[in-house]
Amino acid sequence: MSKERIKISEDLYDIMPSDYQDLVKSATYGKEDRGWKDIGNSKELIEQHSLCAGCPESMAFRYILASLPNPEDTVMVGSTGCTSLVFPMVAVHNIHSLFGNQNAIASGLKRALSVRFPGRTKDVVVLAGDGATVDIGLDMTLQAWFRQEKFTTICFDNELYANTGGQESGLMQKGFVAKMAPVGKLFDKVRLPEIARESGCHYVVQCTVSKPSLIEKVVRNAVMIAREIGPTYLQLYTPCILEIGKNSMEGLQEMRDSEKPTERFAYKEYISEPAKQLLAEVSAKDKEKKAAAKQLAAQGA
Ligand SMILES: Cc1ncc(C[n+]2csc(CCOP(=O)(O)OP(=O)(O)O)c2C)c(N)n1
Ligand code: SF4
Ligand SMILES: [Mg+2]
Repeated sequence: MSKERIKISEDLYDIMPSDYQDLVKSATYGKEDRGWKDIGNSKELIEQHSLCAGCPESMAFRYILASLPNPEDTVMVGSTGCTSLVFPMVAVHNIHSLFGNQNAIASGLKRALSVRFPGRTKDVVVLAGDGATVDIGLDMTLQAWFRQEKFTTICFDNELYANTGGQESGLMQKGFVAKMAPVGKLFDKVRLPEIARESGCHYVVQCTVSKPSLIEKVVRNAVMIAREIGPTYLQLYTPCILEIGKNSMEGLQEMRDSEKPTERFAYKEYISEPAKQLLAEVSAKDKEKKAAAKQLAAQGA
């Protein structure tokens, strides 16, 4: 594992903005225990990204990118929306797909990568908004799960179409009035975590991105399970502060308020039996590794 696979072409190096050069120089590829604690000493997303100031999607991106277990060999698939604006500003290979098609594109990509690179682990991670995942792309989302495609789907749930000014989405909460949905949502939020479980996902989590350690855990679990067993799904609340009338410092509190046990983003998790077994094996191996490292350190002392 090295930075060899993610580097700036020599011919273009001098014209790349310095913060983009930093993105590649300060990345943590190849670091075995990489995770959210690297944030601050490394770089996952350039400072001048295109999201609104304080948008929780930027926090979510940082935590996810810092937690990918195998970033040099990961390809992310995006879809149109606020999320897609960020992809040119990260140092992980990624492709854009036509709005809603992301899970179809990811299915082909994952299969092609396993043919092109047999014997090498290649992870595929879809990252798209709720409009792309649940409304316009629902067919592609579900069919990928039915076919047991081995990749992770992450939905940034901001409960509306943010990038086009605030239209209603299937994940919008009942009664909410958005700038371009003046009547108010007539139905409850579509229960996509439950649908994901019933459609064959082996690991499903719904949570907010208020806690980086939690995001690290669920991203790792989702990627490892998708690699070995089958589809996984994470639904992360990344409130659109612009639409709900919060200022740039208030996104974190909004997430904390919405994750209380009685609220709509209370932590939800489903793990299939084969996935439970895999996680138990991974955890046993981690313990063995830690014990061996401790013993080695004690011998050296
Ligand atoms: C095929 C197609 N249909 C519609 C659009 C218009 N469009 C662009 S972004 C967007 C909404 C995105 O909403 P969501 O997926 O929730 O992402 P968000 O912007 O909220 O992060 C729509 C409808 C498009 N670009 N392409
Ligand atoms: S419009 Fe909303 S979701 Fe999009 S970047 Fe701004 S705050 Fe974030
Ligand atoms: Mg959205």
